[in-house]
Amino acid sequence: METEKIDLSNFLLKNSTSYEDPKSFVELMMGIIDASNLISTLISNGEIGGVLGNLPTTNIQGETQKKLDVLSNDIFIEALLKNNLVSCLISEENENPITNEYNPSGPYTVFFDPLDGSSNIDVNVSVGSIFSIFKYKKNSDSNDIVTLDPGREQIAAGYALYGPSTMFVLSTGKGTHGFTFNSDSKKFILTHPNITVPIETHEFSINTSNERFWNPPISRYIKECNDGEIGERDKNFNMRWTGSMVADVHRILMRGGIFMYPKDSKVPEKAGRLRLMYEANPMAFLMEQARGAASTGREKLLDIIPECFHQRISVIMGSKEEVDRVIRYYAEHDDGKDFEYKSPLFKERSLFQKSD
Ligand code: AHM
Ligand code: MG
Repeated sequence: METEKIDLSNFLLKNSTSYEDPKSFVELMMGIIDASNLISTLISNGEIGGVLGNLPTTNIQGETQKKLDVLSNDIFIEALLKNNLVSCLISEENENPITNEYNPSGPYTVFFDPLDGSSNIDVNVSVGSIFSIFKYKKNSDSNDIVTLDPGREQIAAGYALYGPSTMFVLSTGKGTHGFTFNSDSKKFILTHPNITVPIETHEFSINTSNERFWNPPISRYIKECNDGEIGERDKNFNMRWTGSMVADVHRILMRGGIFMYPKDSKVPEKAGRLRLMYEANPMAFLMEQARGAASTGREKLLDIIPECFHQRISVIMGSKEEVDRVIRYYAEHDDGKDFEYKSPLFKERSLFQKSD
């Protein structure tokens, strides 16, 4: 296969005319790739490497930190600060932005989740690292060190997936491309050029243990999926949930479907489970670049104007037809057009109530 010969660094150089400052961008990306490689090695050594288990600390999100959360964070920070290209780093694990004292005017801002899905790490299930790159813009209107732009202004985004094979999936705004780590050459090889999410599918991904907290549009959508070929949808659906966003979104990029972590009533003051700047935005960028769609249910994720570094958000993304259907259900609900659900099995009728 022709694409087997292209490794990630060559791919970046080959496409360099599309970056504003090719030299610095490729150097920045090489830092992220090196960090991902190092984390991949730590993860693959598992228990033998002595890196599994919890620390006594919690992060800004109030979540118990794993040893690998902290190690991965340190690896990313070191890799991103060493070449003085990043003015501002925002990590899931740090409350405040990390600034570069040696070069406060480096051209880039990077948001990252160093180890997404880390609750899976001790049971040897796939996890990943997610990153989102913007041009650095100082915030002259406030004391904040950086201006927060909507996700549409990302210049690149991607993730490393530490699964049965390690993969790196990237978009610089010209399609979404997947690379697989070759342990012989120690290089990421282009194996999945121009990933396209199938438009129409029959697989959904949501944590169904939250069902009692869902809002009516989500309940309606999932109910219809579960009714299968005897219900509204006239076809059977399958459900897959890994609990690592990287793995769940990767599956959808590969074979289609819909991934949802909507705002629900579990913790009413939270606007969702996932974070806008280093989870939703980069995945939405990859999804749109792969001809999928990404929404909160009411707005495109990439158009959301961020309010703070660790903002949470409702996430619905994947195959366009499915995402559009959920958006329609939100619109109908907001218009007060609550619908009557007719169970195809028991002929029950219940009215979904209007709520947030
Ligand atoms: P993390 O960044 O702390 O690992 O949290 C994000 C992860 C996502 O990968 C996943 O979709 C979600 O949390 C699962 O959460 P839950 O198990 O609470 O449903
Ligand atoms: Mg995460």
